Amino acid sequence: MHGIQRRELLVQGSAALVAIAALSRRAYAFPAQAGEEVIPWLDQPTENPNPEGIKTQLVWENLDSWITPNDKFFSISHFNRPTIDEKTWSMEIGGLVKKPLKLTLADIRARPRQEVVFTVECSGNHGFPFFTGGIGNARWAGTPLAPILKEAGVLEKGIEVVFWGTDESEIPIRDVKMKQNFARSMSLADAMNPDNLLCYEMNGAALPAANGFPLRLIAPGWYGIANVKWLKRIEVRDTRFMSLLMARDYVTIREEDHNGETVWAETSVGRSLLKSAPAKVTRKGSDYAIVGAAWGAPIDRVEVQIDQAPWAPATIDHSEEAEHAWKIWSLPWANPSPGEHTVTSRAVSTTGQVQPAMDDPLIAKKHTYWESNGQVTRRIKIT
Ligand SMILES: Nc1nc2c(c(=O)[nH]1)N[C@H]1C(S)=C(S)[C@@H](COP(=O)(O)O)O[C@H]1N2
Ligand SMILES: [Mo]
Repeated sequence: MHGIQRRELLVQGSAALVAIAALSRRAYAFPAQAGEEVIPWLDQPTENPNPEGIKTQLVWENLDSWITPNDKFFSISHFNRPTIDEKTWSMEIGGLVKKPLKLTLADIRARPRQEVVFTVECSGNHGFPFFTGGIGNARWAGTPLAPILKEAGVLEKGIEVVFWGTDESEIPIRDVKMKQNFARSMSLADAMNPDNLLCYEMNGAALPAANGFPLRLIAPGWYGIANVKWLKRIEVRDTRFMSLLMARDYVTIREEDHNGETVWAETSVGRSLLKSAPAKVTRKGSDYAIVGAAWGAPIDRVEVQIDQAPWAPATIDHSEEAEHAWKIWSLPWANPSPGEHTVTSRAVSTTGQVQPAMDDPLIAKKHTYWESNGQVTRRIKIT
């Protein structure tokens, strides 16, 4: 569509160009147009208390492209941030397999290449006042994981695949302290998903150190935590894996009502959840617009509420889309009155799920900050 319109514009000349540009102004949210100004939100994230662990958060007002450039992409490190020499690096595939493998980066690069555009969000994003930019969208390239597991030959009793990072820490349990590498697991069935990549490239460049150089797992449809960076070993096991980041941390604790009785539920963070957020309010002359993103589940539509007004449908930008990538949406804001306003968005999935309000028991009765997919409200002052 976009391409055809552009070609028609060239044929029809500059008068049509001006008219169509005005019409399509909000159908294509990016890039910012000449003379367009962004009005900063009144509510801003508080100072990051952990600048080593959480780096380069997305500044929502600056969102101006579908793909997040590598130098603007957030990164998370729970333990240390290893610097790995690709010449000495290799990765093992072991445990309950017929033929353990040891692969160098050259071995992996020589295998079939596959790409995916995938929006990675940390499940803690929006869980703290200082952490609202733990999200980014990149084109990841690598080789599919499933054929490598097949080649290694998973034994009959293998049910779980553990991904180990090179980074490590001393993990305390009661009075024991043990040295452990970062590790996350998936069921064998989940690991065999043909979308999963052993990824060595991000937006056409070698994976940056912060994002897992030389190799990371990319698991489209999963929260950030599943996408293990700085990989060093993949191991098949015959029992569920209950590591720190599977069963003790990255656990959502929620009070649930079961027929009038309160039950405390604990679940491990895994697949991403339906979510959206307003990114920015733009002004060009007297034209105001709200632009935002929606992700986490197949998106049917996005609605926006200004102050207490009825929810209004936003327009989804179809010019750049992919199954596992955020959708960019926008909505003109006609004649906003001077003064303070709130802007809230909610995504609706193709199965009719609605992103929960902050007072929905799913969010209000959640006692941990993971999976904070409640509706995001921003405040703004129009002058
Ligand atoms: N080895 C390793 N992998 C990791 C982490 C980590 O600390 N160590 N952090 C995880 C978390 S919590 C997130 S949100 C994503 C973030 O990916 P990014 O740092 O490339 O943005 O990486 C995941 N993979
Ligand atoms: Mo995360």
